[in-house]
Amino acid sequence: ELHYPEEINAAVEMVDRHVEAGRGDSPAIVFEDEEISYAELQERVDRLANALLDLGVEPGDRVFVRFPNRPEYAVSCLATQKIGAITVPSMKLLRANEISYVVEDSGASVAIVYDDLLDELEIAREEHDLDSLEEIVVVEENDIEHDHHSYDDRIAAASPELTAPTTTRDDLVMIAYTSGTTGKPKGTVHTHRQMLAICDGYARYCLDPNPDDVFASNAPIAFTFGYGFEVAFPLRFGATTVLIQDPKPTDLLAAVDEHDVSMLASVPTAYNQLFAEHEDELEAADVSSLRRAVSAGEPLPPRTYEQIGEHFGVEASDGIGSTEMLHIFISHRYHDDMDPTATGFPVPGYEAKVIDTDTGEQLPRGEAGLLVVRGPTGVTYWGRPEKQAEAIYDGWSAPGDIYIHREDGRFEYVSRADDLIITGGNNVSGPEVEDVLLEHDAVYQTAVIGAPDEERGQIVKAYVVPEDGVDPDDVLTRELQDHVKASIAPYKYPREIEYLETLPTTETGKIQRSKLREREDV
Ligand code: 3SK
Repeated sequence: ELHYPEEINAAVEMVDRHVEAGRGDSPAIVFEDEEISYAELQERVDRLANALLDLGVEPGDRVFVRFPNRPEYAVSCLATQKIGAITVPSMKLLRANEISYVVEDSGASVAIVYDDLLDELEIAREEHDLDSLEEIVVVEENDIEHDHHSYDDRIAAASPELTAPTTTRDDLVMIAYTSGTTGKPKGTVHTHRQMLAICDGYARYCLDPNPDDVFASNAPIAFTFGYGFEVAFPLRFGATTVLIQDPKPTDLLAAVDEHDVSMLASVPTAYNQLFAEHEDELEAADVSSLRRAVSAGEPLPPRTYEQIGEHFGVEASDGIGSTEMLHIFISHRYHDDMDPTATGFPVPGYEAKVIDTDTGEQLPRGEAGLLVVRGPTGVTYWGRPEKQAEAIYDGWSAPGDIYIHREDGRFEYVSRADDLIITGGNNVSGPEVEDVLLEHDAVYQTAVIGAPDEERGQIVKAYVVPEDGVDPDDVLTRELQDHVKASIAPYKYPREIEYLETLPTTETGKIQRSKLREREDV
């Protein structure tokens, strides 16, 4: 179990501690051609913290932050947290309606925004009153006119000497909104203790980081997966984070080559895009600095696991996390025998079990059921007690996934609870069928769902994006169906296959199977 003193502050532990320990000159953030040392980062954080105090921000106030992946994003989160206020990160692609919802639901009083992303916030203010929002601070980069506070002016005018209010381990540090693959986003709350616990649990035991490590990821910092890899983990361990604004998968590869990235984190879709479309760049890049290549956000298909090994020379580390749980809670530890057929073991500090949803009883090893977990983080929603009650079973959090707890102790993914297909009385895991389809040369991407069917209740239906140059027709459909029948139990084969040019995804790279299910309902 992880113990933290009553009075503690996550931002202080991630920045000031390294300066106090004489590592102020070490690089904390690399962005374009700028390198920001820990001492410089501390000064920027303290100046912005003073600027926020001058604007009237008090402990417990919510500060809405809206940026692409840039240093000011990290500085804004850390400054907010250092004075006991609560960061409310916004995904870049949120539109005015969603912004209104998040600002109103969180009651944010201040917003810190990148100028290029200001327009949707302005529309939100015109269309809805956003009564709580008193001040807007703008990072000016693109000559966009506005009548708010200038980030640079405020920082320049603020003192670099900060006297911060005391914070305790159970004070809130962040309200992260779920990306809303279904329904309205929900605010998930996280404390200083929990922010440190994801570093001292998952990162320490599954990544084994040290100050020489260099982290990079293309996940948005607004997604807690990205916040962990691009802010919390590198800074907690005195390492370096390479931030890339609007990163494409090839930018990630270039960062590995140029900055000797050792800790890479991405989602399967981005890895797949790199392997499918950028062979020449892959061949030319020096990736020998890599120690870990983490994949999360979606289950890791076996083909992607193999390609990560082939191209990067490291074994991929799969993990399951959620915004509710703040970060990854099941994965292999770095010294475990990686088994690509399973996600791994509970991260040290967590317990996990598989239950029968009707009885709440723990199921025997080998049987599929609802995964529930307990540990230093758990599901707590901001102002949504009814949603929270649905996600908690007898004190255990249910992230909403179907898993098998195997005899070897590993947890094997079956599907999202919503993605389990029941066809003619048989349970079929959509992702299992997807993995088999992906083995076929003609398939670039696929999502398998249950489509309504009078006779069987549901049928297995595959949406397939074919590889470049493949012209889908009935012959291909039969070939794919036969391929599935030959690999897994024949009742799992997709009775229907529809070809699309792209699959709908969220900003965090998750395939929106709910959008595909909606198509079936009309
Ligand atoms: O998969 C996710 O949704 C996730 C969310 C937060 C942190 C980590 C992960 C993998």
